Amino acid sequence: APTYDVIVLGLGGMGSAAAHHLAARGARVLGLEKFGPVHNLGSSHGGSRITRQSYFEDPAYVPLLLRSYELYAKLERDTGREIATLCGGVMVGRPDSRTVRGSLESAVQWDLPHEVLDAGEIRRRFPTLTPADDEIALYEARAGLVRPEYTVAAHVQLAVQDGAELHFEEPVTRWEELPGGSGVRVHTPENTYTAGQLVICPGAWAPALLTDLGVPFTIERQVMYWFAPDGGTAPFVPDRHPIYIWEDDRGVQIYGFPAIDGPRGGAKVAFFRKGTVCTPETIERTVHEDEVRAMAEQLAPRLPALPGRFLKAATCMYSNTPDEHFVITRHPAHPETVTVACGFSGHGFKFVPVVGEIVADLALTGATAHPIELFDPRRPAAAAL
Ligand code: PYC
Repeated sequence: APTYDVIVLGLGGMGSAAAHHLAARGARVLGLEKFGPVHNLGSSHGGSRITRQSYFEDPAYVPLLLRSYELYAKLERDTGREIATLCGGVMVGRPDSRTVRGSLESAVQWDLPHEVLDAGEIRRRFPTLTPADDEIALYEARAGLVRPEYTVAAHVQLAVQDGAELHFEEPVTRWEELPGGSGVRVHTPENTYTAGQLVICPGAWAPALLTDLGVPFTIERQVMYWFAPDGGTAPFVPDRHPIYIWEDDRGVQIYGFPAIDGPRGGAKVAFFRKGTVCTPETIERTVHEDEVRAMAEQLAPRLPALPGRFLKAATCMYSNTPDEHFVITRHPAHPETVTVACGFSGHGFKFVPVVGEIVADLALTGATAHPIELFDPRRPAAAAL
């Protein structure tokens, strides 16, 4: 009989959550990760990620967000650590922008608490923000941020407490189904393991690991910037400052956070998309002056204090599907043995705990009660580039 019930390939945000939920249900779990626990070479680092419920991408995400909020709160209780900071959030743009219109649609459809603020009201409540007169915002008091490194560390800790064996610095070199579809065999440079089920959470390694899924992933290099605001960080602390997503007339979105790292840490901001195509092996980790300048120019009319002084930048990767919706599924080519969660397209981290729960459902029972129809890799829009 296979040694493990489930092998989890990849222990970043999604894989560590899957390992936790599987182990908490009593499964014998082996997790295999190419790098160390909580590293900065994938897509689960950078100190902060936005969380929000009035979801402009599609109202179908909202029930998953409601569950994810519950699970983040449970994770905080179980580890005694603050992982989410619900400082409020504004989605800013013209009324017909995707950011504003889509957020409002989700809020109305799901009856989520929200307010619509005109430009004057935005400036009054949040004096660091200087919208144009015809821009508005959807304000959501329960939006905020989650801390990716703490999230991964918490899931790793709880998984190990429940008996999961997590092997770091042990990359998977290949895997195959056992004869008769009774399980999988997974190879690493150190060993060969067998399990009844395989869960693949590959992050930016999806193109290499999931060639037979039929989804043309694009890995995108993204830059996160930290600036020290003119006049100090006091107006930017989470008690006073919301997270924001701000769409301009060309559809370009920036997003940013309060200053969460004390008076010297600055405030983080980034372009939501606009990255260059890369691979995990070839990504340019150096951030260039012209990139910092482009960010400062986008900020200057909107948060005039923020481009004050550039502090630092870091790179990270998005794993985009063609329609920017996730892929969470039993693997169509290995439906009895393999579960896949990938293609989070730059907006996945807030879902990490609920994805862990869904993946555990799929791996252990073959089905989930969560609504995941949108994430089927066979949807037409997932195949089209
Ligand atoms: O999911 O809210 C989000 C987000 C903003 C920027 C990147 N992702």
